[in-house]
Amino acid sequence: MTQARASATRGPSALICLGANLPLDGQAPVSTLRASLLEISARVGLILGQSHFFETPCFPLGQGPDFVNAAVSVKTDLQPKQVLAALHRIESRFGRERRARWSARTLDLDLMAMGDLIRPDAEEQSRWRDLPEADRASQAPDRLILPHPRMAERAFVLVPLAEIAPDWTHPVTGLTIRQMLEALPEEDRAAVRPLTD
Ligand code: A4P
Ligand code: MG
Repeated sequence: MTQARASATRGPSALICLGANLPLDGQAPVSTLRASLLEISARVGLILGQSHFFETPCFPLGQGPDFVNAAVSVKTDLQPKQVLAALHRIESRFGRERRARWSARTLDLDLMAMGDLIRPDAEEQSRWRDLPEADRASQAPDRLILPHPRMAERAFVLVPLAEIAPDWTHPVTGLTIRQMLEALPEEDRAAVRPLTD
């Protein structure tokens, strides 16, 4: 697949971030991410845009091996909840076990956004987005939140997304992906390095 292709079709598509920092059956995380792309095509829809793969320091820093991260935009006929359910099935297929929040994993697939949809509503989305730092590790939503509440803070999410959807605009904050990325400290952005293999 050609990397860093731009989306060619109009209309809302699902923006999905992929991450992994544990090997699976002796295969490196990047192999798991590559294989999961085939599953995403089969279960979610046509991949319109794909970022490069990036090597990224684990968040929280020092809490595990480096991650490999990437992002895709996918044209889908599924509803948002169906997309998340499909992503969870794919994670399970690739050995994902849900242990502690932010624990090391063979595959994490997060639904970052679907067009300008807000779920469940702007108030709840904002509440999760503004969750105090101290509560973030212990509290996880039990239902779909869109856009993904942590999107604006993470270079490992925004650098890949900026390759495929720089002008996507957050429906609550009004910020584009490019603007969110520019707001991050330079050292965070520089720590996200294209994977050479
Ligand atoms: N959930 C609600 N909304 C969404 C959404 N839009 N996308 C629910 C995905 N999941 C959503 O997720 C926790 C709960 O959020 C689930 O019930 C889900 O239905 P999870 O996948 O079970 O647990 P998690 O992966 O630990 O949580 P989350 O929020 O996906 O974790 P993060 O915050 O993404 O952290 N460091 C680097 N460098 N790269 C990474 O990719 N990833 C994590 C995971 C930590 N550190 C990392 C990376
Ligand atoms: Mg997740």
